[in-house]
Amino acid sequence: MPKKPLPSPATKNGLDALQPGSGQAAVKADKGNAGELHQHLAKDDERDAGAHLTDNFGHRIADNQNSLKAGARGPTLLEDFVLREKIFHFDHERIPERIVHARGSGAHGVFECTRAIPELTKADIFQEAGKTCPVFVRFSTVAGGAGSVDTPRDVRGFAVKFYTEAGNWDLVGNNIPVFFIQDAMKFPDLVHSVKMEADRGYPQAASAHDTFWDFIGLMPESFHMIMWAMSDRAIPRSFRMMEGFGVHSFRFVNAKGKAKFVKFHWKPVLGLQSTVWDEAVKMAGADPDYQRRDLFEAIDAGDFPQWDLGVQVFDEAFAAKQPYDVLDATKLIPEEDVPVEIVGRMTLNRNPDNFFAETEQVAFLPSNIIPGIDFSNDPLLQGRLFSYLDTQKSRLGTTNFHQIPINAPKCPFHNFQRDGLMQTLVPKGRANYEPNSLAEADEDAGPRACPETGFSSFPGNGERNDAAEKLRVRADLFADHFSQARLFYRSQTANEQAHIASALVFELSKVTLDHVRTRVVGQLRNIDEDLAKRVAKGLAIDLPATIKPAKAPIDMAVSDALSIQKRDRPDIKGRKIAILFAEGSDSSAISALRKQIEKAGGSVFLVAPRVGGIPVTGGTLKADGQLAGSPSVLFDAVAAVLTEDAAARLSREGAAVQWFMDAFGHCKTIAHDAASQPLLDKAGVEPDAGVVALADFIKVGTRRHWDREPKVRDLA
Ligand code: HDD
Repeated sequence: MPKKPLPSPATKNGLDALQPGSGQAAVKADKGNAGELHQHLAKDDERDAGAHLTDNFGHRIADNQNSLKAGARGPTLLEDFVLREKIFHFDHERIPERIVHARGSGAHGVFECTRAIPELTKADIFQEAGKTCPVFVRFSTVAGGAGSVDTPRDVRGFAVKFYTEAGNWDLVGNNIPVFFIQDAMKFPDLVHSVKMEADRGYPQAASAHDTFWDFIGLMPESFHMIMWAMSDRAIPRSFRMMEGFGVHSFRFVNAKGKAKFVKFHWKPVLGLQSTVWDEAVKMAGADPDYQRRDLFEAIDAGDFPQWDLGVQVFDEAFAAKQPYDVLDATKLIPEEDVPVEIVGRMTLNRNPDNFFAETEQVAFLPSNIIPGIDFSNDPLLQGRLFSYLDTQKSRLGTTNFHQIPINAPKCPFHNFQRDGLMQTLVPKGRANYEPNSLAEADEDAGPRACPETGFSSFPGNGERNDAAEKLRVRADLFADHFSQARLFYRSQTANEQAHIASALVFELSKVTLDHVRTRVVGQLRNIDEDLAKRVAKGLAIDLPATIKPAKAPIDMAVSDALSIQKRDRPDIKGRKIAILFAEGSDSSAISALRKQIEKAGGSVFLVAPRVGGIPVTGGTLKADGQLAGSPSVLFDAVAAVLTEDAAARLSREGAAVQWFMDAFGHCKTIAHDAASQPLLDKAGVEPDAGVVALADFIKVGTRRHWDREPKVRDLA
């Protein structure tokens, strides 16, 4: 539960979202642009507890319950400006949702440089260990609308806005290090194909349909990304437990003007964790807001999520030797080849005050860059540099979207751009052009360019195949579409490979066009013959002929960094553990377990058949959730503290039996006392290393017991 009191419905000015004076960012931005802007405007965050309710122009409102009528039963009068304004504003509350990444969750935080790297970059934030800068992060799914669920099989967006002293730097990445396409030219086609089909308006938030797989089958360059999207990476347990990637090769430029390529990585301090597909599907029903809630509650409880920022730095000589092109966003650089060096840590420590004002209105722009970091010639990145700026005009309605507090830099900004829809700054004087000589008449002449400290693009690029002619082509190495798809697949554990095969079978089963299925399986043969056979078997189709690749794939050395399970840890920190109890349960056993879990950094959620408080030994105990509304899919591990009577009763209760059946099926740790055994038996829970006595729970932790999986799922 949020600790803060709910904000009062009353506001002094009601202009919360668009007032540049209503947030820290804008207060600082004002200083730079137009002096003491808007200081006459009351700030919403300065509102007194007993403030008067007013309309948007400050008129106090006497009655907020009844419209003005001609007589008690008469028609409502047009002159009722209070009603009119209230309905008028309400009617226009929604803005267009993002065309992709519409559903997202945001948080404020801080980035701290942990290792200065001035030899690599002159970027302000990497000059000194210990230097901090505020950030705002938005995590998202890609395909679903703003009201869709949190746990579909999908890529997750991982967008970070650094409010540096040198201006905003937006690192707009995903939880997958590669992308579906190589050239921005194909982005509208990709998005059209994956979104709801144009005539029928479904499916929502799902790639399992004809048009997506039709497009994919015809786009061999997508297959590396498809391996990731069909893997457990696309069903993460929590935003807090996934990696983030800047995807493209960027450049670091140091003070001497020397440049190297860089790829950015976010490594979650809590480790990586995913769900299994059956669990993700059930989570969507049990709690459509699962990941949003998880992030909000963790921050609210002071359990701040953290990521280390890592960089892979390499030069032109390295790039020239690779069998792939470092400008191709469908390729990664194995960590075994270029290690990820940690240079900073990000901590998310504050929930947004207002979802719309901050999370909805935040505008990330890959073109927001600071001196010391530069773009590369990656053709996907180049297209993004236009698209994000452009889309804000239709989403936020004005070229002045940078004045919305969440988007405004926290350093001064001054220029000669003026006016436009929803201009909220009030620039003084008449210097709105340059050059000018107004200073000679003692007038404010406005700002001037700064050749020494201003952003200057890295002049030499030295990138391979840099053509002077204008060509609508792809560079030669971009034609290798399958080597890294194969690298990813072969780097997974046997269970993870089975998950990929099952995901492909699931998705292609939803495809109704036979030739589309066949073509996709024909492409899979370029990745791994065994994978193609498994998918063909799962679909009950003959193995189709291989679709000849543009370039024959090569075998790269397996990379353990690409697997989640190979890096599995038995963590309890940041995990949520449910304890099922009922009438007569041993309260001391419950509190002993709770204490141990909390000491290990986990949190406990008590589940019982009734919530209001039921008799246990030594008194009554309230539950956090009722059994049917708190299925085990919502927790990382489960425990049961029951009496024999309660276990017998619950054995006849579907929700209780399902609770354990799912926990077992999803390979979770199940800790229990002896009295609970009959209930576990009824649920088909078999003894293994993950089914333990209460006292052994901490030792085993919340790691998934993958060796159990063949018992509960056909992995063939
Ligand atoms: Fe994009 C949003 C990530 C390619 C065009 N993208 C968006 C968001 C993320 C990404 C995380 C949500 C930002 C937020 O939370 O507001 N996009 C990526 C990554 C890509 C990528 C990692 C490839 C490496 N995107 C990409 C291309 C284009 C776009 C090639 C267009 C040419 N993306 C957009 C957009 C969005 C967007 C349409 C929708 C809303 C927005 O930008 O602000 O402009």
